[in-house]
Amino acid sequence: ISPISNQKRMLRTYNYNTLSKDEISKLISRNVDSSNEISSAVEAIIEKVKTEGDKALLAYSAQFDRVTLSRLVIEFDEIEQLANEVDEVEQKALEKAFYNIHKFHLSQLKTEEKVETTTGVNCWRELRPIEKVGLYVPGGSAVLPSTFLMLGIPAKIAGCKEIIVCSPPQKNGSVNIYLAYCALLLGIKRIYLIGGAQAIAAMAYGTETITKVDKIFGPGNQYVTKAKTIVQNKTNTAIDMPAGPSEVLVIADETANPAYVAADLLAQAEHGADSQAVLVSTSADLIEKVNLEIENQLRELPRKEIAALAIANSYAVLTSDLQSAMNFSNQYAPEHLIIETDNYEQLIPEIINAGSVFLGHLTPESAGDYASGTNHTLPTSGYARSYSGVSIDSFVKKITFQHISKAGIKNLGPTVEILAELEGLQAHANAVRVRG
Ligand code: HSO
Ligand code: ZN
Repeated sequence: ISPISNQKRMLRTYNYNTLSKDEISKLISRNVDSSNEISSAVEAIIEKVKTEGDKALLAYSAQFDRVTLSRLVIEFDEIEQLANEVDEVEQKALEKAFYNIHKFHLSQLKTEEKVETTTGVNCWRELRPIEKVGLYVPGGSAVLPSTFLMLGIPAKIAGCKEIIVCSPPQKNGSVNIYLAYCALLLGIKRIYLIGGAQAIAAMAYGTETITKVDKIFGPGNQYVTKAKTIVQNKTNTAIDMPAGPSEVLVIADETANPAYVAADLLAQAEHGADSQAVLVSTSADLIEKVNLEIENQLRELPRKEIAALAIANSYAVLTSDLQSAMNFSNQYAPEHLIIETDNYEQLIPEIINAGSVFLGHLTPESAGDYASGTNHTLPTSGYARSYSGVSIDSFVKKITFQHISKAGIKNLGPTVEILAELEGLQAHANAVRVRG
C-alpha cells in the first residue's frame, strides 16, 4: 500500500480515496498471529500449569518475571501495610476515581419489569452474580492499579462471591503499593502474585492455591490474550473478551488542536510497542501539524522508545469528508474513538463499531482510562464489531423466569398444543393437555 508522500514524517499517511478494498482490509488488520508462534508457546504453558499446578507457577515466575517467590499470595495484613505507603494526594486521586467508576457502574444495575405477554402468562428476567470470577491486573512494563478498579468495582457491585486477583510479582517478590490500596478500597482480601499466560491457566484449571473460576477478566499482552481464548475453548471458564494491545483512532478536522491530537495519540503509543494510534482527518494541514507536535512531544516522554515504536506501527488517513472518516473508523472498529471536531454531535448516529467514544476537544481518552467513570477494559483488534466493553452485565447472568396462572394455561395451552403437534412432539402437547 503506498502512502501519500515522503516518509520523513512520524505517521505514514494514506489517501482514503485511492485505497482499494483490499488495501483497507490490510491496513485495518492487526495482531494476527499468522505463524502461530504465540499459540504454541501459550499451549505449553497452559499444559504445564494444568499438570504441575503451583510448582509450574513458581517456575514460571523465576523464568519470566525473574523473581524467586517463596509464596504465591499476599494476605490482607501485608496488603494493609503496603497500602499505608501510598501518600495522601495519591490516595485521594484513587478514591475519586473509585467514586466515579462506582457511580457509573451502579447505574447499570437495573431491575427489569415483569411482562404479561398474554393474559395469565408472566415472564421476567432476574440478575444473579457469577459466583467465582478471576481478575487479571497487568504488571509488565507498567503496573495498572486503574485496571484493578475497572474490574473490581463492577465485580463487587454485581455481588460476585469469590474474586480471585492475579498480578505479576514485583522485583521484590511482593505487590505494588497502589494495587494494595485499591484492594483496600474494594474490600478484596488477597492478591496472587502470578502473571502472564500462567495466571490465566491457573484461574481456568485451578491449582493447590488458586480456585478455578467461572469467568476470567482483564487486559494483557498477546500471551495473556491468547491464553484467554485458548482456555475459553478448552474449559467451561468464560472470558470477558479478547482484549489485546491497546489502540486509539482519532477523527479530527480543521477545528482540532494539533497539540491535543498528538497528545492523545502518544498517550496510546506509550502503552506498548504493539499499540496502535490512528489519525483520520479531513485536513492535510492538520495531519502535518500533528506530525510536528508528535515529534516535539515525543522527545520529552520518559517512555519515548516504546512510544516511538508504536508510532512507527501507526498511520494517518486523509479523507475528503467526515462521513468517509467515520466509514474508515467503522471498518477499523477501534477500542477507543476520539472525535475532535466542533460538530461531533452530528457524527454520533454514524458510529457503528467502537469500544468507547470520547467527544469534543476537551475529552481525552486518559479521562476514561482513569477516572471519569466509564470502564477501560474494552474490545481491541476489531472485536468492537461484536463485543462490548466490561460493565456490570459482564459479571452477571440474566435468568429468565415465567409463571402461568389457571387463566393463562387455558389461554396459551391450545397454541402450544398446535405447535407441538406440528413439530410431531406429542409429549410436549401432553404436558399442556394434562393441565387442562
Ligand atoms: N488505555 C488502556 C487503559 C489504561 N490506560 C490503564 C492507562 N492505564 C486500555 O483501555
Ligand atoms: Zn491508556
